[in-house]
Amino acid sequence: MYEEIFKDLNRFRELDAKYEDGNIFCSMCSKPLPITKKIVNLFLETNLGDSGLFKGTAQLEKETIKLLGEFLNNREAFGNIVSGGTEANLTALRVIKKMKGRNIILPKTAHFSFEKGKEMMDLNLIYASLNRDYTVDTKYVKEYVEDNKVDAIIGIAGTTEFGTIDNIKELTKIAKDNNIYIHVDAAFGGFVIPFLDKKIEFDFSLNIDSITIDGHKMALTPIPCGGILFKSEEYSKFLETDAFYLIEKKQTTILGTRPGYGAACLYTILKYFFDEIEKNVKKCLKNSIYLYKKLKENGYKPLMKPTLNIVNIEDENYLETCEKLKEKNYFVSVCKNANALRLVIMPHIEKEHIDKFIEVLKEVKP
Ligand code: EBR
Repeated sequence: MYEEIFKDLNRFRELDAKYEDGNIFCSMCSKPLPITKKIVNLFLETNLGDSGLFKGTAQLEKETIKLLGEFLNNREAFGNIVSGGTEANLTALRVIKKMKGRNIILPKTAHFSFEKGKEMMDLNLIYASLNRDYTVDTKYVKEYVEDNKVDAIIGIAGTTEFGTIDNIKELTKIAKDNNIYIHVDAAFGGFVIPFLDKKIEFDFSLNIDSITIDGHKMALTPIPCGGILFKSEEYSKFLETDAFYLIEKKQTTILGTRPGYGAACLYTILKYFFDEIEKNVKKCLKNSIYLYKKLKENGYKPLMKPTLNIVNIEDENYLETCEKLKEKNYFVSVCKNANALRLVIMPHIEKEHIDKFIEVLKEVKP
């Protein structure tokens, strides 16, 4: 019986693309650290939605937030381990709307989770133009904020499309000079930027109100594991919902029932395997430069030198090339703000996968 069940399930699983095949260049997730399998098992039935029952796991979530806070230069940070970047951004939007208002300026490169928030919370999103290097035009933001009623600024530290980093320091200055809120979406970049050779300020070392940072992107946790962190506990009052039937009467998350294993995995990795994150990030950055150089050597035009582990290739027919690559069983994605392909170099991509990819690219786009 047991064998039959797994034979049945494997029929479906076999249809999935596999990270280890080295043909997935479009994902921002990768294989989790092997030890997390055991951790998921240990915390499988825990429910952070009922923290009065799962007191230990709730305490573990708090410890995880503390570790994340320390990593982002704020020991006083308040927050939750959530399902990912989308929920983290939606949580920030909840606070912005209650605390300040509905007018939010954000870059054209902002992730589509903000569009979901707009629809759900009836927000007014103003999209700021970009500089030639695909970071937000802070002059545009400053002028708009000074001439209009704006309640919050959103900056991206590691854009989904290009991996570019907005000038968070300048955005924070504009926000604070005008007494408005600033949220930083570092869902992807949060675990990459601190390991770059060049030091870039993007976290609570600046006067930022909240940050999104995902475990399941560059910190080797299984899915789902995101993080939303606020400057202090003060912000919790904008999130608390009366949860009368629970032992613990207040909830600050959008989700009710939610797993505890994400927090347990991120806690373990931050506390005991921090070196693994660093090692993997550095490998990804190195491989991104390797791909960038290989592309140039072979006559392709990278859009720019990669900031993080995302490489873009200029291509007027990018949609067609993307499709042709898919026919060859290679998965890349495309940009919205440039005519370009988008390749994310995650830990499952090795140098030999890049060499093979170049050969396939030559076949579909000689
Ligand atoms: C890409 C998520 C992705 C993961 C795409 C795996 C394809 C995959 N990005 O196969 C930013 C800057 C992001 C982002 C997701 C989200 C949403 C927010 N901000 O809810 O965890 O790049 O998907 O994160 P999510």
